[in-house]
Amino acid sequence: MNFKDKLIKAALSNKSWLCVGLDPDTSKLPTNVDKSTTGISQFLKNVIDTTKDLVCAYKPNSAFYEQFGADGINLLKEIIDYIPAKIPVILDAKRGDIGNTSRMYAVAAFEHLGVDALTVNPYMGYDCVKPFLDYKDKGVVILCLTSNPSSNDFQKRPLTVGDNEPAMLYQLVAKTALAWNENDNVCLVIGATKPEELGELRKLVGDDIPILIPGVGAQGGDLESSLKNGSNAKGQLAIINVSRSVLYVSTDDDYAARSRANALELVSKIRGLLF
Ligand code: OMP
Repeated sequence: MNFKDKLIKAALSNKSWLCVGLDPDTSKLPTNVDKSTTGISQFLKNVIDTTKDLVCAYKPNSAFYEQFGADGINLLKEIIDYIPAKIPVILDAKRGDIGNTSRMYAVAAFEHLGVDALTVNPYMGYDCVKPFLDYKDKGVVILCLTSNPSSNDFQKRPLTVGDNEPAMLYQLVAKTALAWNENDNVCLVIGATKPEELGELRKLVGDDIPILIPGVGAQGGDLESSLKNGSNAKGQLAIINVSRSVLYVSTDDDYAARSRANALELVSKIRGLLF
């Protein structure tokens, strides 16, 4: 089953478009959680256990594992393997390099770690993204308009254009990514902090492209506008990623139950609007 079908199946089964980000940060862990990779492993597994019926996907960000060196890479694999097989895993590593190198990134993510989708930086162009696109069953989640304040530095730069051509770089990225979608495996990243552009981009790319929408919660993005503007005509394919606001809600031993409560609050709103 390809990434998009697996995603839709999990979303409909759990009645949720929430993707919980699994980004371990020792400075934010509950007081009694051991700061070793063993302690962090148990922490993440407890959160997965209490949220696995509430999500359409999980998204571990590689940086939060790489910070621990070789132990962190092993932890990443352990957590990916722990996630129930029916729930898709999006690895966030924002990869992209010359084709020869991208191929190695693709092998690492899709074959060694066995994730269902990977975030990819399109800055270097098609030959750098193609090695990922060639994995027909895997999602290639292309950065389009990111959630951070400085995304304007490049992504919102006006282009010198003719009639009917994209006016800004992020619009060109969206249009180009559509042209790369021969295997029906292209997805886009559009930040929840950019609700108007999210609506505009959903119209531009149509109903078939999954959009990963990070930035709800800690970065101030709004859930309701993200769902309204990011969903397609069927009310699907807007993947709402929340990391810190689900993971780090309590420093006490009740953290897993509190993570569930926060996830449930988000999911109740998603269900109210879309299911
Ligand atoms: P929280 O702000 O804690 O919910 O985390 C957001 C997660 O999404 C982090 O792992 C970020 O690296 C990631 N992210 C963004 O925050 N903004 C983007 O534009 C793109 C991503 C991403 O690709 O997932």
